[in-house]
Amino acid sequence: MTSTRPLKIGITCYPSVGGSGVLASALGEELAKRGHEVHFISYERPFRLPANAPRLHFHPVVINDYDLFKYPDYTLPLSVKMAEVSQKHGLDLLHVHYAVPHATAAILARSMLPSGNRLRVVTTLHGTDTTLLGRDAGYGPAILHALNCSDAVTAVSEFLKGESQRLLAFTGSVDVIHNFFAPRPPQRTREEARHELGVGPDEVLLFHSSNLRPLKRVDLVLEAVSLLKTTTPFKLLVLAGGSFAPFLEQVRKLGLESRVIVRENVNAIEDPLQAADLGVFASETESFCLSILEAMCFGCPSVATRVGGIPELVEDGATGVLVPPGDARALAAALDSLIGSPSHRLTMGRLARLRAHERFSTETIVPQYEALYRRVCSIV
Ligand code: GMT
Repeated sequence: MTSTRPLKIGITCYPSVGGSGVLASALGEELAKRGHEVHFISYERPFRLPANAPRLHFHPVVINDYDLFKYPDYTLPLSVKMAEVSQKHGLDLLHVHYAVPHATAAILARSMLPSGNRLRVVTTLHGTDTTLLGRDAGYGPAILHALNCSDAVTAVSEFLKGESQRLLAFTGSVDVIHNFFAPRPPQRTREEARHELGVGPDEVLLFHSSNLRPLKRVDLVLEAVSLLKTTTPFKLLVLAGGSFAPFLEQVRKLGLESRVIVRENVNAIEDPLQAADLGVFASETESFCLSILEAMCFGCPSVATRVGGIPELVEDGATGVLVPPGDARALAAALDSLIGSPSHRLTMGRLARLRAHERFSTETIVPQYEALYRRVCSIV
């Protein structure tokens, strides 16, 4: 029998600042808007998830602190909650974002259900779950097992698909579904947002947004900014998904105190994004780089390292500029060139926004997940 009934979907992700959690929250929100019933299961409510939206539910995983454990365990209480929610609400599938430990917990949850259950598991690989943990002998075999037991595996870029097959020796099929971004309406005008940041009308606002982990090479971003030769006034806005304190000494040494504006753990990123002119990203590796896409949606092109899945997002020379990794001078030269050519920058920004809309919008990407769900659940 065929039907197009709405699905009942459990989603698990990391709820704190980070691309995989942002993506999972946006996906859940969109699925609920499309009539599906969505149940988030995590240790905290994902930070961008709206409260009181129809068909959108949150189930917290409670973790008790036992003296006998040197390291607290999350996987088991998560799997118990997944099984409980799946059974109580009759879920069709669990969609887990970031394999560790979510995919393992989902497989365990499914095996706890009474025999004959039809719960499906979809695992989306986001990045370091493959590129970092996949190489770790203490994690790799467990990740591979969870992927082999999943009903479908997706990766957020062709690059990540290839790395998952290579590093994990995963021979099953991987669907590539790129990330998307659905900006909310900004609360302020561009002028108001720039005023709030202390950026003058004639200044170019460079922009970096990340969780500041070492592989983001924020040190290189700062070094590149210190090497700029432009005479155009500029500032660098850092939207930090973590404490910026470890970088303050470098900012002081490079004499950038008056140039660098930092905002930590910003929830509504649309306002600062409106204010930005040019992104700068120096990551060593990146399966996709959602931050670049977020900037593209606001007509802000980026200079970024040519690594991982970034070339699938940014067409070098058309919707941004790509430079070799680890090279602050190359970053600085590309920034100087675009700072000095506002018309080129604006054209690039327009094309970037268009590409974001055509290739990485809600309308393009969410139906790909819906089709995948229906395929694994055998519902057309
Ligand atoms: O894998 C990580 O390092 C964390 C993860 C996250 O939760 O932010 O980032 C990854 O997933 C994002 C969303 O799909 C991608 O935009 C990031 O490129 C990716 N990070 C890396 O590959 C380093």
